[in-house]
Amino acid sequence: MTESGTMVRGNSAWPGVMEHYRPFLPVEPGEPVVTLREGNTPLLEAPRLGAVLGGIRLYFKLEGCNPTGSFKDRGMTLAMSKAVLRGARAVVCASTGNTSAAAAAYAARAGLPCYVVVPGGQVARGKLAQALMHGALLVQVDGNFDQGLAAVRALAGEHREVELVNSVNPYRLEGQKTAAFEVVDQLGEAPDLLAIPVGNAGNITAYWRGFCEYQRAGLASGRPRLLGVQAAGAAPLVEGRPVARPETVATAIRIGNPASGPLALQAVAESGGMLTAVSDEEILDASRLLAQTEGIFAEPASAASLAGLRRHAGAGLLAEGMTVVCVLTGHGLKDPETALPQGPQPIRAASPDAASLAGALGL
Ligand code: AN7
Repeated sequence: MTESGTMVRGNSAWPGVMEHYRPFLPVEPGEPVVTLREGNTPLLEAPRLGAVLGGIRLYFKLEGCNPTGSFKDRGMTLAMSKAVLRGARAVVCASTGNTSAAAAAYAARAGLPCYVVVPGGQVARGKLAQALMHGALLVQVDGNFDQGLAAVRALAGEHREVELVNSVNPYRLEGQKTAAFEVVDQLGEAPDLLAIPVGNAGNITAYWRGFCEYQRAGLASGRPRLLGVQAAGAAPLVEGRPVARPETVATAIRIGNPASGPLALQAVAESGGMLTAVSDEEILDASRLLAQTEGIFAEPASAASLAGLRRHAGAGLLAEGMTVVCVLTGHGLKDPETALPQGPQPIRAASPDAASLAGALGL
């Protein structure tokens, strides 16, 4: 109900991140906007896990609630709008999956062909289904993400009519910084700590930029420390050198030579935060914990941020009463094959009647 007592009918007011945060974005009035009304994702308080982690005020930023199921939509709306503005004939990206899903959807919306390059056999099924369903031409390469990115950068350099929409496209990070604005708008202040998974290192860089800009604009009094979390088998920023053959169950962050690595290192240092690595087992444990104690289904890469927090609970970084935001970057439905063996396994009933059901359930 509104103050005047009338009921609000429907919720069609949110226009997407470009319209909502236009004063903070490099967009002029009248420019084309390609949007699926991304952003405005829930910031969900998690009191039970907050208590487990030593009495912190814990919130999850549910980026899986974006239109294509990951945070990539925030940057893709801007990158695609700018591609249309400059008259690009097609878009291209390399991807561990989510960028390809977002690029394919926003390209469809823009009416542009989309080419995506993915590491063969390593992309979660839901993401593949999205890219193909939206009509992208998908090239599987016998190589990892880092090699694919190098190839598409070279391709876009030679074929100027094709716009590169990876996060080395500056408009991607500009769009993604809106997530930090939302966190502050939703909390009413900046959190003390932000935990976030790190792959190609664009998103953590974008969040930091967003927090800094909001503080400069007088819209936040402080900025959070950043906890960037990599998978142990793909942790170039923690180890301080590229990883030639990255390996992890969290295929989204299976990246050995992050394009925004230097910017991310600088952001973490400026924030007084840290980078940490978590094992695949810790990632899967965290994803089960999220699903079974808070009702949140996040993909493995996203659960890495919670795994990072758990690793540092009680170790100085976390103190009772602190406000902590944990960014869950992608939806669990993206990767059903990793999820299926994690929960209880189906049980069989001998026949479809109440007695058999009761027997199967042990009632
Ligand atoms: C769910 O889709 O790189 O550190 O090609 O899908 O900004 O790379 C995905 C990355 C975290 C890491 N969580 O973000 C791609 C891709 C999820 C992701 C990351 C990704 P960055």
